[in-house]
Amino acid sequence: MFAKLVAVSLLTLASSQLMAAECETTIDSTDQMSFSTKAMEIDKSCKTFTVKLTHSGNLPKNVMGHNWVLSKEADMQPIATDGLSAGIDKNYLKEGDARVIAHTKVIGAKETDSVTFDVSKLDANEKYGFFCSFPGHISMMKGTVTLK
Ligand SMILES: [Cu+2]
Repeated sequence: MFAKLVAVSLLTLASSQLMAAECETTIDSTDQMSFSTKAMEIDKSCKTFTVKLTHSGNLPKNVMGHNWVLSKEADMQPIATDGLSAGIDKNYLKEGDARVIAHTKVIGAKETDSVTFDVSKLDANEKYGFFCSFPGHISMMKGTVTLK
């Protein structure tokens, strides 16, 4: 009787977790200039979405700093180029850059930062991507963002 009850409640728990959209994700960054993913999916039923950025390497942020920046795919390289001269204190992003939809700050080894944005800002007919705007990193540190 007890075992049956446990089994039923575990099943209920499992199915409710399947139904609820995951509205947050954690992305790790490394000393090898990489993100732990190249493709992110955002569920349209999420009101907001949170990205938590971690850095599992050992290098400080002035040497191997990383941030996570979300924009339209076409804006990624121009944002990174314009951010070069902004410097690390401005997270290598031009101040007030309206093309940036969301971004974390630049972090170094063992640091974390997170950002939450409105999913309603994203248009299902548009292509989005994420990247790191630390100088030179966008060539390796970028990926796609898909609304599903
Ligand atoms: Cu980086």
